[in-house]
Amino acid sequence: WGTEGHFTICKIAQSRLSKAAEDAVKQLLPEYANNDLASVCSWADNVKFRYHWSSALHFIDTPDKLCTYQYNRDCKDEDGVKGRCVAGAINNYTTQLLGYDGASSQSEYNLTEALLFLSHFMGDIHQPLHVGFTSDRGGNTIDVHWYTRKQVLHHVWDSNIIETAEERFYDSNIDGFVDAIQQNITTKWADLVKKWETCSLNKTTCPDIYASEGIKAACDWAYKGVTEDSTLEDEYFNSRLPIVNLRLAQGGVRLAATLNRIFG
Ligand code: DCM
Ligand code: DCM
Ligand code: DCM
Ligand code: ZN
Ligand code: ZN
Repeated sequence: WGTEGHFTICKIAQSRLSKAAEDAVKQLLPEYANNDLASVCSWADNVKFRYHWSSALHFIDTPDKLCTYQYNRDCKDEDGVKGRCVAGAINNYTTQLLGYDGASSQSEYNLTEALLFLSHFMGDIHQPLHVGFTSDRGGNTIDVHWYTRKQVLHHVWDSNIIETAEERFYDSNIDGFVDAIQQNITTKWADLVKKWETCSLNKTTCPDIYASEGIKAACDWAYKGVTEDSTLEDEYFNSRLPIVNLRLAQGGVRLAATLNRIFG
């Protein structure tokens, strides 16, 4: 996601934290975040160049056209190093944060960075094209038009759908967009939310589930009907916006549920 998608997911998540998780997040956030997780939710994108090793941790490449994901087959980087993908990163930073032992604890890890990475990667794994096909790099090599503008399909899903919704329906105001998703979470999605929060027994987080949903959504909605030089406009926007809203909601709910389990 772009900054707005990550902001939305972290806003939703922070509003759903238990007291213990809220306190731990406050302790771990850097001073300049002013206790606002959303304000640093894109930090991992800003350090991709400083922390070159981290750039492979934002996505998963799956086999072309298969529309399935398997950890052992797919979670590796371009050199084939196992575990180096967004699902592996979520497991890794969750494990690091499980070692948090209160405000004055000493971990061998930088748990501030672990929190910022986990919050960001929980977002990215819910962007359908961050669990996309290998040969097109998650839609990065598919040229399209977003209305009249030249764009790549990946960026349409990272940013354009969200930005167009914000401009059209919320007066270009991100808070209005976030509030609308929050409303849906407590009304039309209320029964589903319990399932989103649940992880298999004894697990703190379930990235394999989130990634499997992601590649399915990529095939059913992101790639569907799109070819090189397609023009994507109202029909695509109107039919795909509900999927974007759903994935942002799931990302926020699951980030909160994971942090609540970590610090609970
Ligand atoms: N892992 C996973 N899904 C799998 C297999 C493993 O999420 N199907 C995670 C669990 C551990 C990490 O990968 O956090 C390392 O697993 P292993 O010890 O199996 O390599
Ligand atoms: N940090 C951040 N955003 C920045 C700079 C730093 O979130 N623009 C966080 C990440 C580190 C801590 O503050 O946990 C120290 O960062 P640095 O890597 O700059 O020393
Ligand atoms: N990306 C992806 N799958 C890939 C490569 C990149 O999902 N195989 C993501 C990471 C960034 C965006 O696409 O969000 C652009 O990547 P880059 O800056 O590497 O072109
Ligand atoms: Zn992206
Ligand atoms: Zn990212």
